[in-house]
Amino acid sequence: MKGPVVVLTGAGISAESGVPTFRGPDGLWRSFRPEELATPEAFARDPLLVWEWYDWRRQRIAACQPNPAHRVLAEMESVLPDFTLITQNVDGLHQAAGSRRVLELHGNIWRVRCTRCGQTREDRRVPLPELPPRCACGGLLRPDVVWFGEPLPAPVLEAAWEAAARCRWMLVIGTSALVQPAASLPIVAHRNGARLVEVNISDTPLTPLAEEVLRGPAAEILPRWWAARNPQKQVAGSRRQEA
Ligand code: BV8
Ligand code: ZN
Repeated sequence: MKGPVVVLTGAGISAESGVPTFRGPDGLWRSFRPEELATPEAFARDPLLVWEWYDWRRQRIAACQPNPAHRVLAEMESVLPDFTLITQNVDGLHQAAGSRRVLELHGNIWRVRCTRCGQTREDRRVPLPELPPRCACGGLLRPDVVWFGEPLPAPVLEAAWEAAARCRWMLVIGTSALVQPAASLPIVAHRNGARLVEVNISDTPLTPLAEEVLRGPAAEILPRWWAARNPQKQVAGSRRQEA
């Protein structure tokens, strides 16, 4: 694989780890859709309900392990000289699989942020001892994720645009490509001549742009695809593979 490689992942890469996707059959919680709960308005109206959803998701995710697809991306990061991983996911499974640099476009469910003093910290307590959780300053804590209608973290989004604009390859794995601005990153890459590889169990609006459409579950497809491109296993300490 010559030239810079970028990977964009969505909820589908974590499906085989047992994390419910957003728009799949299990995308509902107590008959609410994510778009109804993952908003500042819902949190302002009913912080307890929104936190019950997030605490339920944190408990589900805490029981999940990275799957082979996450692990392949961690290996790609260590053998490819110019590799960028961008994720829409907030589950932290890429980092758990060993990926060291992860551009989290939509934040991270294991971080909380105070709505009063702005302080953020990791909080892996499962379940949370009190809902809604409070900061030492007395302010209401919120999940440090990007809700619908909220801007993405500018430095992260900037780095993602730059990586998409200069890459030769972009793998798009397990995303319905419906949420903006993340869904525009593959369009930018394609417009700049990058080769798009889509891994998904079904078609998406990006499928027509993909040179390679790998139909099937990421945890099976990605390890096979990477092994076919990377036949010699890395001998410990060998020169980094010419990408
Ligand atoms: C913003 C964090 C501006 C929270 C999330 C009308 C038209 C276009 C856009 C808009 C519009 N109205 C509003 C907008 C903008 C809006 C948007 O895009 N809405 C959509 C719904 C139309 N976007 C925003 O609001 C963004 N902010 O635009 O701000 C702004 C600028 C300046 C100042 C103020 C404002 C913020 C978007 C971020 C929202 N937060 N998550 C949380 O997680 O709780 S988004 C949420 O959806 C997740 O992050 C998720 O990752 C993301 C995308 O979903 P997917 O990852 O694709 O998951 P999904 O379930 O949809 O699909 C799973 C896929 O996997 C499927 O394709 C399936 O086939 C596949 N799959 C399943 N199993 C497998 C598999 N593939 C492989 N293997 C398998 N085993
Ligand atoms: Zn505070």
